Amino acid sequence: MRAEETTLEDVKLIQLPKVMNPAGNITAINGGLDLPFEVNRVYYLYDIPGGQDRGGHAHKALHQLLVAASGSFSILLKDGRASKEFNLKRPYEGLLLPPGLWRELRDFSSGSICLVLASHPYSEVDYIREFKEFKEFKKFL
Ligand code: T46
Repeated sequence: MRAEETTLEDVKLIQLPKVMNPAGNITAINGGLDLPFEVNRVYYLYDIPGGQDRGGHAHKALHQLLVAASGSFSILLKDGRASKEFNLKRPYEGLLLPPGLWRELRDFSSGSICLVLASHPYSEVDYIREFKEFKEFKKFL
């Protein structure tokens, strides 16, 4: 589906496999099995000061899986028509985001880590950083 056409209905909160162990659990994310895209970049947000927000943009082509690898945070998503907030707080839950959605990340708990698996290498050209421009991008919705 084209990024211009994606909606909040295309967002999925998925359960990731969890290998339980008294010595500590493991969650593995297998490309080709757990994800609908090929992973070409992994990055993580950390050392986020209290009260700090992240995001405030949309992507034109990037597919992502967001995981609260530690702690918790909220993600407000907008598709140009509606908005929906998710709270990520379990390292075995992932939020699958197609391109074409505005996101605002906030309420990071102390020491939280936002792990992101992404379909493409970093490219500033892929960003829409103005909400007005985003609304224009989604205008046919
Ligand atoms: C999203 C949230 C969860 C790089 O050099 N390489 C990278 O891979 C990334 C992601 C960023 N950067 C540089 C580019 C910017 O100068 O780091 C700076 C901040 O990047 P950005 O505005 O993307 O940061 P966030 O934390 O607001 O957003 C990022 C993702 O871009 C975004 O899609 O969902 O993390």
